[in-house]
Amino acid sequence: MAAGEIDSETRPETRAPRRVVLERRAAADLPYPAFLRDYVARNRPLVVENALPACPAGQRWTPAFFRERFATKRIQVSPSEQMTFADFIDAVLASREDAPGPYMYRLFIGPHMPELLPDLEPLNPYAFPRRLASPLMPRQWRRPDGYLKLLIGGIGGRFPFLHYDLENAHATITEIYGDKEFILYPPEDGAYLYPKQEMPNQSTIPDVQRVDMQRFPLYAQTTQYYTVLHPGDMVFVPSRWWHGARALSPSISICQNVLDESNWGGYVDELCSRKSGLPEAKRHAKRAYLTVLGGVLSMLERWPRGSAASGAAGRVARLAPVTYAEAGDSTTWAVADWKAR
Ligand SMILES: O=C(O)CCC(=O)C(=O)O
Repeated sequence: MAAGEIDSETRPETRAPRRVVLERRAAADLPYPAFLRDYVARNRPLVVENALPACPAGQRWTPAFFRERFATKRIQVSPSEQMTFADFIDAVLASREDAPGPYMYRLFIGPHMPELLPDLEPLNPYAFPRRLASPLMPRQWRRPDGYLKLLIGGIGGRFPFLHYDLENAHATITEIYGDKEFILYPPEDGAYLYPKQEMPNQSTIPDVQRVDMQRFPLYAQTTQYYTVLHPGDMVFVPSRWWHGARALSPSISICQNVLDESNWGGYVDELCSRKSGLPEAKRHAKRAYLTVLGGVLSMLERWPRGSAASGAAGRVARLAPVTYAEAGDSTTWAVADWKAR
């Protein structure tokens, strides 16, 4: 079925959401500037096929690789559960649709497994974190890897809650091994997804595969964008788009956040909101600072290509992918591990 078509088979009666097949484009037909212009700037999702360049991760990241190389390493699989990699991979391989195993969804590679970083070079250019990597970003907000995370799960394992990312971030999820079902809902469907009071970026609907329509009747009014990610595919999840994932086979992927002019305003709003807990004067000062910084970055990003100063502007704003090694010591990149992103 073509992108954008409604899959009527999945809507036998009106109490099911409308389902739309997510658009796909081959990387070879989607130059990076066109991706920025037609998708990032327009907050429009898509799958970029073959986004992952030929890199060691694509060749050797398999469940067996992680089981052998990191067997005794203890990892935090969920907020309440630690396991060795060997036990975790065994549970992933034993996972079944009717008895899903664990799904690891918050392992930040830079601070916890920096030895994996060279496997991801050359970088996927579409996942480049842009302003998060800019040397002009103050240190506490700078994150040259875009909060790079490793996600691993087995058949039926899924990201534990439907959510959108905090700090108004765009996200990219690149499939490296296996297949994963991915669903998205546009920001305006938030009202039909029953957000948690204390965490409004997370839905209270426990499982969108089996929605209790008595309890969540408004869910029928959503539009679900659906795709299956295969190795090399990258889904672009624009800011405030709700999303969730479920492994169809043992699956290994990475997730990265992107910040640029398109989502800067919401980023500043969130960082400077009352909920930040900062005193009023500090919030205003922070907003003023970030607003000026956003203006400077926009100017550098728009600098006409080919002009004498464009190379320098690009270097200062760091508009092009950098290697992780170039970006500095990854173990020091600040991160609150269990902060929902
Ligand atoms: O692929 C997935 O499991 C979803 C990842 C995700 O949404 C996230 O880490 O925020």
